[in-house]
Parts: sequence; structure tokens; C-alpha cells
Amino acid sequence: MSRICLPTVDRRKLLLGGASLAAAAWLPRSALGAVTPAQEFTLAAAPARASLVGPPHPETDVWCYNGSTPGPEIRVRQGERIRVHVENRLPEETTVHWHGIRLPNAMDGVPHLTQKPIAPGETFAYEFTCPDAGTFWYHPHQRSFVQVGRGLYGALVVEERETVPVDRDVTWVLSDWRLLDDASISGDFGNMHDVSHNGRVGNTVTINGRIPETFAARAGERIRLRLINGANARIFGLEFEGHRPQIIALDGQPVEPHAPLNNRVVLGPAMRIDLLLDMTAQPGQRFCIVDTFYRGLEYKLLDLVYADDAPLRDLANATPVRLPDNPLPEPNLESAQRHQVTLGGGMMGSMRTAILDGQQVDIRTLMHNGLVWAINGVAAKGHVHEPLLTLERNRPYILELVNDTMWHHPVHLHGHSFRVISRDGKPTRYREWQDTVLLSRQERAEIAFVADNPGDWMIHCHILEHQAGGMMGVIRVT
Ligand SMILES: [Cu+2]
Repeated sequence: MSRICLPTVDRRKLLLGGASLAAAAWLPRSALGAVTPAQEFTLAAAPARASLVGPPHPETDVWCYNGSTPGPEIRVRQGERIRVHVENRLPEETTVHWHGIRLPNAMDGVPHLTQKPIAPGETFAYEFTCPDAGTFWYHPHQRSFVQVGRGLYGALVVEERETVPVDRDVTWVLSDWRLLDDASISGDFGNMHDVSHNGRVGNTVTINGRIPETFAARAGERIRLRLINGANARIFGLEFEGHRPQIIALDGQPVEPHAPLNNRVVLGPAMRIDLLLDMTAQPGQRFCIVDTFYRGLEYKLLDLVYADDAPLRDLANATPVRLPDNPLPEPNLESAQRHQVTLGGGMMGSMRTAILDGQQVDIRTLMHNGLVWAINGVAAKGHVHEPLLTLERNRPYILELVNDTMWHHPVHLHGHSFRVISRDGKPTRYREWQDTVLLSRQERAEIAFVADNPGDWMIHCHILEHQAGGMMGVIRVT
């Protein structure tokens, strides 16, 4: 019953797809308990060519899983166990990180910290259970600013146990490339300008590996649109002209359905947002979806095109879909221990020194080592460090994340989801569960969680050039 689907899945077809699939859906998973056999998948990471821009432009040399970028969408159901054989056919070491999945530390895919990197020609089997339903993704954690930037990533969708009442379930893996005139990838990965400013923001945006032109819809349709930001550094701010999308999940975790602030869906690198998109306009109409995040650099992502068919239904009084909560431990804020995690450095910042390999060094020495960022005054080189925090297992914690820089940072904690409980001292309205929280320049946010997953977990900026430039650390749960 393994299913690897194309990035866009038509749920109606899946549901009506014949007796064999229907029968598979009724296998007694829960009855089998812990001995449920894992579903097997294979991901082969290798160089390939892809038509990102489309004719007449040449194809682009990319790095792919199973020959495509994004890699295959892995779809499983909540509570199922998967085993993924990752074959490395790249010219360098790699690993795979299962972003947002609460899994055992040894399966987290962090080179040297949780596993030996997979050498060229070798295979590593990742095996874990997916406890939470939602939209997740996978990508390398080894030299990710190069490997993700060359096209290695894919969606991991964990379906709810109960069917969610939508007409179509659509995944958009958003990405961003820096291409030269001949459609080849610019080789300037990790240059100091990108590292010290806002990262490698590219010049070509793709959805599911292609420059999109139109998205076809039907009047009266309800679409669950799973947005995944797989870009190294680009932050998206999507506006759906003529429509009122509702956010129903953030980073895979259900949230009280709500309209995005200013009707703009903001998605930092590595973040996921599930939208309920009601097609409330008339047959034959056409709308723009635009990305307005960077002022002065707004562009049209694609056109939303309605078919001429009669409306599927009247959505005038339709109520939003509320997804069932995942089994996350609720942190007790009264008894939670507090810590501060401060991000520093970067251009126009105030950082003059940081600790590198246990020594206080000046900014010139840091830059000589390719580092311009720090967490709590420590600039990280590589993935293995003394923990910046050691947390006691099963205890609640509040971390105050302080962005003491002039740049945005999407901060990702591995192995846990956390509630974002305040921003700049004000309680958040939805106390959303996330695994990656986007901080604006000089912004503070409090996150709360129960440290229930033992091991050494990365906390880092998901602008991959910032991570490579020192903005990462380790949180140990004992
Ligand atoms: Cu950053």
C-alpha cells in the first residue's frame, strides 16, 4: 500500500480510485499497534536535468531525488510507520532531515550530530512513525545551502485519520533559484554577501519545479492548498486576488481557521501553511496570485483561472474546515522554566565579537572563517557543539527568542513543535503550534513546549546561508 504520488494529488480520484485502494485504507493499523510494518520508500539523490524555465530555454543541471525536483511526494496516514532507503549518488556526502516530524533523534538526519553522513555510493535507512497529521517536508542537512539550492527537497504529507471534506488536496512546493542566462544554476553558493545579508534570494520562482503560468479551478470548489517553502532564503507573501483564503494549519499543526493578516500569506523558508481556498468567483473568471513580500520586488506568481463549468456548489454559507488537533503535550506555562535565545550578527548589526571553538574572537577572525552570525554569542561551525541549553525531559519550557539583528530569521527547532505564545510582549491570538517561527528584525517571540523528545536537537535559522554562517546551536534534552 505504499503510495508515492505526483506533487499534485486529486483527492477525488484517490477516493474513487477503485476497490484495491479502498481495501488498503481499511487495514487494521491500530490493532497491530507497535508491530505495524513500515511502508517502504526509496529516495535516490543524484544529479539530473530539469526543465525549470521551459522551452526554448535549455534544461538545468539540478540535484534530484528519484530524478525530479521536488522529489516524490511521500504520503502516509497519521500513525503509520515508514522506512525510507536513501541512496547517495551525489558527488558528496548527504543526509535527509524530516522537517517537522517528531521522531527519534537517531533518525533526524543531522550530519555528525545524529548520524554519520551518507557517503557517495552508500545507502542509509530512515525509519520512524509519523505521530502528527499535516504537511511536512524532507531535505538534506549536509551543506544544505548547496544541496537544497540545487533542488533536493520534497513534500511529506501525513493524512488525517478521518477524511477532510475538501474537493481537492493540492501541494505547492515553492522554490527559488538563482539562474544564469543559459538557465544554469549560478555557482556562487555561500558567498559572503548572501551569508551576511538576507541569504541566497534567487531570480526564478518555481512551483513544483516549474515556472507556473496558470492554476485551473472550478467555481464552488473547496481546495486544501498545502504551501511548502523549500527556498534557501526567499520569504513569500502571497495575495490571492478576489479570494479570502483561510489558514487552517501552520507547519503541519492545525490552527483555528483564520484569515491571514492583511490577506497576505507569509511563509518564511521551511514553513508550511495549509490554506482552505474556496473558489467563490464566477465561471470563466481570472485572478492573479501575487507575491508582495519584498517591497519594490513584487511579481505575479501565476493566474488563477476558473473553468466555464457551472459552480460545483454554493459556498456562500460554507463554514471553514477545522482540522483535528495532533497529540502534542501541552506546556504548563506556570511551571515552565524560561531561557533566552538571542540571535546576533549580520550586516548593520552590533556584533563585534563572538565565541568560536571556545575562544572569544573579533568579527574579522569570524569572517575569515565564513561566519557572521551567532546564537547567544556563539558562532557555530559545523553541527556538533556543546549544547546552548540542556533541558530536562518532560518538563515545560518557555524560550524567549530575541532577534538582535537587522534581518528576518525563520528559527527552526528540531524534534519538537512549540506554541508561539507572544510576539514583542503581546500574546498571540491563535497560540499557533509551529516548528519554524519567522522573526522580523529586532522582533522577540516566546515559544513554549514540553521537552519530551530526548537527544541533541538543532536550533537554527532556516535561511540556509545564515545557518552556514554560524546561526545554529544545539539544545540537549536529557
Ligand atoms: Cu537567519
